[in-house]
Amino acid sequence: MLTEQRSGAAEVIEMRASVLREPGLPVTTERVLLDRPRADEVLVRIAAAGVCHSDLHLADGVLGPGRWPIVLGHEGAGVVEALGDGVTGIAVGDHVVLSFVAPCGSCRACRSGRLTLCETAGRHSFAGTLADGTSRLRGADGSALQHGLSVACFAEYAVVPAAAAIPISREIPLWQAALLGCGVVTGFGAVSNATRVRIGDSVCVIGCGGVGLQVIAAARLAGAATIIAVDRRSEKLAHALRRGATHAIDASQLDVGPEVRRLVGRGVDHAFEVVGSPATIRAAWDALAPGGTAVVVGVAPVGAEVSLPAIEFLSEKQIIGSYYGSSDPSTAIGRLVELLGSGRLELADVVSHLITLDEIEQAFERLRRGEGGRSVVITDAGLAGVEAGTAP
Ligand code: CXF
Ligand code: ZN
Repeated sequence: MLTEQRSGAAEVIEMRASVLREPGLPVTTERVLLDRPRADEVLVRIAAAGVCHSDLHLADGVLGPGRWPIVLGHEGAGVVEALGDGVTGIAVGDHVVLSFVAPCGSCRACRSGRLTLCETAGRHSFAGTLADGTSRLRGADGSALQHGLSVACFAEYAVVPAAAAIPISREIPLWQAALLGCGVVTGFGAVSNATRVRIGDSVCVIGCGGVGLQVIAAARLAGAATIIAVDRRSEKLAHALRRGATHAIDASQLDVGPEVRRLVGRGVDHAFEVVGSPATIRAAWDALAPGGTAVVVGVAPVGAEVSLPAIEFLSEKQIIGSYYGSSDPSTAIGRLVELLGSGRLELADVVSHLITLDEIEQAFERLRRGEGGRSVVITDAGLAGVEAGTAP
């Protein structure tokens, strides 16, 4: 529900949003005030938002201090409701996917083509502000709230940088499009940009959750001959096999390195770590063939450290990080929209729960237990395109 308070030129939107007041406390739905978009910003009516493991990391306080109080949510889609001054190339009524990196285009990282590493976007995302360093969000008592990763889409509305709202075809259901904004672009980019999976390559994917399943889909589309899925939960392995994995390793029973070598001799060409723990990062390294590349996609808590047998650098093994797909987010999301529209990318099956804003804490509990697939918050079922028979 939207109520606008107008007093002279000032306009404030009053809406419901999911707020983390402090790590350790459950997130709660609050009435929150949202200022209208300023220059180069847009107001988006949120239709759907995926619950990502990084939201849980923020809620658990493991991504560093000072990141609260905050409106969480960074994997969203919706419809443009209003434009700030100077916004071009996007119109009221456009359906959009939200990107949590809106590259500034002028910092050193942007100028060298490393757009996901944009220094300006990174600073604001960490601080929970928009591109001018301020917040449009306030609690009912008037005190400022942070914008989760500069997006804050666990809410009925969001104000985001115009460059973070990527227009998409109206044909794509928004409850699926939302997933493009984090899990899908992250997983597909790791496969095609961070490393480069080629036809006939062998791949190991450690962690078959929201992002891991996208890594598997991308590796399959890239023509990998062998895709080994690794997880501790049998239902996740079964899902991975349905999405294109050729082999499965139950890491609760078996040691990943030796088991991968039992399946593919020398080890794999590419190992993707999609959990975010020292043990699984080490397992990705151990799965590699000489000359192979381990890509760390998972987000580890601040302070976690990894140790590797350094002698193995002699065999030209590499280990690299990947953030948000390691390319231009808006171009990448545009291409993924095409793939989704053509039916070559399936997303309905990775969503296990459609929930309300009031059910995010239960979704966090499922993530903590490693249960289920993506939970997607639906704030407007009609807009989100949720129809009987197509959604879980
Ligand atoms: C995260 C990675 C850690 C910082 C916030 C964004 N990526 C996706 O969820
Ligand atoms: Zn995420």
